[in-house]
Amino acid sequence: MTAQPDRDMIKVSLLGLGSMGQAAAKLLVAHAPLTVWNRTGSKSEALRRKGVDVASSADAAVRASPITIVSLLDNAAVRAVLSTCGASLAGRIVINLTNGIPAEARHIAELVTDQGGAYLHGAVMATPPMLGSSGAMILFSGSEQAYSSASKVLAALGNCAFLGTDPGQAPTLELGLLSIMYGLYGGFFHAAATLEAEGKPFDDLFRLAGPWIAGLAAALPRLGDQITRRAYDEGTSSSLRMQMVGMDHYMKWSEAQGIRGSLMQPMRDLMTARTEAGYGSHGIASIYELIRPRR
Ligand code: FVH
Repeated sequence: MTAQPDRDMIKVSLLGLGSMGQAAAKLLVAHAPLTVWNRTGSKSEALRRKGVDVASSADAAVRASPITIVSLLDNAAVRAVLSTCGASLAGRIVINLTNGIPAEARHIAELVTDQGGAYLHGAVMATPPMLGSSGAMILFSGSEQAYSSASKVLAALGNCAFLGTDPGQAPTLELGLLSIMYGLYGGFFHAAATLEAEGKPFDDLFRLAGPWIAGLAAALPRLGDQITRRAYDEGTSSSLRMQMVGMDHYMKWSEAQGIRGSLMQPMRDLMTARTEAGYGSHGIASIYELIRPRR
């Protein structure tokens, strides 16, 4: 008989069986005795048939294990669900993998710690099918002790990293990384429309996009440094004015092809405005001045 010490030691509960919760449950069940709860009970049935414990309420699920992982649609749902658990949270670790803004994570951390529990926020930078692979990056912040106690279980979900004790740190990075993702997707869709307009297949685009993106990623620390020091004209060999002229030609051509410019137009507007304000000799990072937070 094979010894399974971890299965005896760490019980885990999971609240939420949407796409992400289902993917997490499949992985967790191999690493820990698992209890699940979902608002719509029918989503628990397949897991029940596989021998997973199904709790009748979120509170019962929290009481079943020292560690509870939460994956719900949004943090309003998390707050509502955890509020029903009250004193059951005492002495337990709550790990919230739900997407949201930093203030919400801090607020839920308070809700949990006020009841005597420990809170860890997780930002899942992966789709459900990626979960459990080395490409699934999961960023955590909040209770360091909770992270260290749960690290074996969390490792089943992906490549984990602890960022610090502010519960808002992981969601801050999540928002930032997601904005890079949507910017990238937007650029890719405009690129696809460009190729279609010329009747070209996408193969070359797919082949060249990877190395191109890697090269651009390598330039980000330099742009970040310019932003940090507000020094947009240092070491710039590609002036904003030059790039604005190129962008202008591209967008006029795109429009003439019937391509909707909505994804690229905001960049064009910022490049034009900044150039017209007299900063054409700066690099592209200069447009940051037009969007940075002003309080
Ligand atoms: N799926 C993805 O690609 C991304 C990957 C990165 C992380 N995100 C975030 O993960 C959270 C869950 O996402 P999901 O894909 O599992 O979402 P759904 O499939 O829509 O499932 C939502 C679950 O939330 C439950 N729920 C919603 N509202 C409530 C509520 N008021 N009270 C209790 N539970 C609620 C819902 O329950 P039900 O509809 O089945 O009853 C599902 O279990 C999310 O933050 C992503 O941004 C996913």
